[in-house]
Amino acid sequence: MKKRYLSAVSLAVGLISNQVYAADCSAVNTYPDWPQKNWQGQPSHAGAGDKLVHNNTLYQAKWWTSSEPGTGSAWQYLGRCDTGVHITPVEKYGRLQVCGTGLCSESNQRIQLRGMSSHGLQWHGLGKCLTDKSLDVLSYDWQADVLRLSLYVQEGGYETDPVGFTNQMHTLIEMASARGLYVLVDWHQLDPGDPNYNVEAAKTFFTEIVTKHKHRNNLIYDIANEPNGVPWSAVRHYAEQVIPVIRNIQPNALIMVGTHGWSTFGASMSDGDLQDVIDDPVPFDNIMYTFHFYAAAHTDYHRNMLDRASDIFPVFVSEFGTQHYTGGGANDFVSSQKYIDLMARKKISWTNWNYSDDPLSGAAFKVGSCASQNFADSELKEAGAWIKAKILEGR
Ligand code: IDC
Repeated sequence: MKKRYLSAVSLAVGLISNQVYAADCSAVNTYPDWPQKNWQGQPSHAGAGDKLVHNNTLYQAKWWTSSEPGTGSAWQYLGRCDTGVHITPVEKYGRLQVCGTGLCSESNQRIQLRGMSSHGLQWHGLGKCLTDKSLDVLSYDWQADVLRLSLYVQEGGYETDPVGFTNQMHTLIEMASARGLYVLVDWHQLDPGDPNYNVEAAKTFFTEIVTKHKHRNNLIYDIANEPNGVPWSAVRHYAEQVIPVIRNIQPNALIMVGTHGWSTFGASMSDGDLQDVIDDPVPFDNIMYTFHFYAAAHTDYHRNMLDRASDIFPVFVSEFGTQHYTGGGANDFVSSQKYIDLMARKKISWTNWNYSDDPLSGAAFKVGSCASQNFADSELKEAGAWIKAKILEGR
């Protein structure tokens, strides 16, 4: 078992991947042993810049304060002292690869990754629901293996500020990598549903991302979130344009392709089917196909599709919810559990929608959690508590 304590400096610049991200808490007072004493020599407060350890967490006062570390805006979160995680997912599994119809570790063991998808980075991204604190919670409390970073192309996403969103993606990749998480880079095309509409932007984006991160062993590229309104042939055509761009830079990159009918192998469209992909698969190796479901709306028919498709192809469930496909409404945990069981049995990896505090029932946290940076269990919605338990199961 290894456990490493790295200096805050090396971590802050994000140079180190695959290693436990822990704050250096040595020589720091533990709350309520305040660094500043009153005239009688009693502990009384912290001054600007003072550090305190509280609940196994390192905080720094931004200004004079006598408030409890971690509460209110006076405290800057600096990290966990002891992460409690002895070995990270990337340390455990190394570079991933497709093996037959499965996903395998570097040493060729069939594995299942479980984790969360972010919400759209333009709404709930860096500095909001994705911070050092929230990623520590995801890594060390939830013990997730993987974080999906959802970069919408439209709806105020990438197309409005390519440089800004590419930079945000770089930063988030560094933050997740520092915690030894796998990172699923999600090109979240959605409306329009034809991925070809954004093909030039996709080539630019992936060129920049893959070039900068090709030395890492923990990235997975999802080149099309949910193709819709187009037949499989259009998706396949798109994949043929984008995959070589990535592979020219990183030949062994693990790549995922969405499928027709909002990534359901056609199950959610009247004239699409799994057979379309069987007849004309993407002509590259080390490829996975994605399947998405929302368990309250997509029941036996879709579950059966996932079962059939995963017998034939490597499948990654890169998005699912325990509710309706609007991302809201009542949770159907009975249907959801059937999917969880199927995915466990077949070692199908998954990321759940979503790690944010948006008002819908599918967001893991209650509204306001991101603003207050409180990601404790008390802040979880019903779906968040349920999915956290599923990620932790058997750890
Ligand atoms: C939803 C979000 C919601 C947002 C909407 C449109 O939860 O806040 O207003 O997108 O951008 C998907 C999509 C995913 C959807 C999700 C729930 O990939 O972007 O998120 N969903 O509707 N496919 C099926 C369901």
